[in-house]
Amino acid sequence: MLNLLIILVLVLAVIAVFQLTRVYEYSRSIRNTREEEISHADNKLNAWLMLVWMVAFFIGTIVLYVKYGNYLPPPASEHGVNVDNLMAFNIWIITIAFFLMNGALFIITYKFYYRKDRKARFHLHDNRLEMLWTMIPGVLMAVIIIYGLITWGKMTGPASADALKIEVYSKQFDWTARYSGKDGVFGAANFNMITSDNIFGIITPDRMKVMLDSIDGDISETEAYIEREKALLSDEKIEVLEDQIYRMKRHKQRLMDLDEDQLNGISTWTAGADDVIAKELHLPVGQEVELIFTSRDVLHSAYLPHFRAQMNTVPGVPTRFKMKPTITTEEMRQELKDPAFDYILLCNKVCGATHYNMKMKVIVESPEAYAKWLESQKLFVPVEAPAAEVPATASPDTTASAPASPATAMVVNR
Ligand SMILES: [Cu+2]
Repeated sequence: MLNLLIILVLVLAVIAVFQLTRVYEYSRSIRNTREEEISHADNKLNAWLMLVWMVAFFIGTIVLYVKYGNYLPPPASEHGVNVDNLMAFNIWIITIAFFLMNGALFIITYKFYYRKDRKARFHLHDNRLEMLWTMIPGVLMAVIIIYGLITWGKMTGPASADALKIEVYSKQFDWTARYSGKDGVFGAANFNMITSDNIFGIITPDRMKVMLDSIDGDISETEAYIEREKALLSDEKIEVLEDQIYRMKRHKQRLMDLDEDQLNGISTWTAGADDVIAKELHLPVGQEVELIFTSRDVLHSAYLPHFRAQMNTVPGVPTRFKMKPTITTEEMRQELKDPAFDYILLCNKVCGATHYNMKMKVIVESPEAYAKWLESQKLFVPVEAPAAEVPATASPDTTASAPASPATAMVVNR
């Protein structure tokens, strides 16, 4: 009903405007003036309205600045302060340019409205003017770019030797963190070793043995099946099974090709034993951390808004940045008066169906609390139960990267 009324009012308004225009046209023809002839009073009124509009426009802008200008919580990292300063610097330039340009636009429109007794002057060219409006934006651009590069370098420059290195692994649709453990060295990893309980594909001698044994078992099982059922199977079916065997052998060869020597010697195979895999990103406050980003499948983007940091994660190409968290989660909760507040790592690249939910909790805590947390975490190879006795690796992950998946997928399907 209300909608109908609104439509009715709109239709009547259009008709009213149309009728008013016609009245105006008739009155023109009675007064014997042409439609395009605008009186001095009209011009003057419009010139003044320009000024009125300028003032309203400027007041509106200032109100929006005051109301919404300060929408970010304080930066929680050392370089975050620089990022905010860079942003503020840019906003100042934009704001000053905005008021100057729009002020000039409206004031000139007001000042030079059409008057019969005034003639326009025509400037063909002025070198000084050209110089002025080329140099000023040019110099400003250069300052912004150089300032921006210096700020960017604070995040992407080389990390100091004692920085805590954490690997942040992305896949559709979650994040996983890896800490290098007491030895400070990440265990060697390869996508061929990825299983459901080894997201990073960390290589350890025990894991390697379990993986190779499992593939061997699958190969001989398939061979025995062909031998046993030969009479019943069609030629096509046998061909498919033989192809599966070929793929499993190729997968096994790829794993065996991961010679320890190729991966910086034996240490990288044993270094993974004390690695810690976590579903939360714990960071000690005041300590420089270097985050190394990897991706299993597609491009993702690690976005840490409170730390003013973002980096793409790229399959096959590790990316990185460094930062020093300066405010603990607890301090930020007090600052924001929000006891439920948590830092967050978000995916900021539309990467698939549940991209919107691809996030990880980030916890900044005192170095003591961090050490305690790390201590409480399970190691990749638990010390009390040697990995060789844990047959968990026998359930390969079907989402493994391309070359490995045909073989591993078959192991699951049979
Ligand atoms: Cu993503």
